[in-house]
Amino acid sequence: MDAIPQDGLATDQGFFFQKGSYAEANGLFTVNDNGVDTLIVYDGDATAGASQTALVLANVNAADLMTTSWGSIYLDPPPMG
Ligand SMILES: [Ca+2]
Repeated sequence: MDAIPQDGLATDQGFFFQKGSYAEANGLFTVNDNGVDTLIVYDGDATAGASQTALVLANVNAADLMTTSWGSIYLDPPPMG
């Protein structure tokens, strides 16, 4: 995983997590260190180009997301249930 870049753009084959607040009513994600949601920004282009792609994990703390060197992302601790 990359550090949050100054320009807010994922690098080629890179990704990063951004903490914030997602408003379902209007679909807006607002960067906010106190937010309870996480935006994962990643390169959606498998070639040498970079296509900015993202998804929101609602009610998931970015600090609870673990990554592996081969690109897997998982919750630690795992969700209850
Ligand atoms: Ca790429």
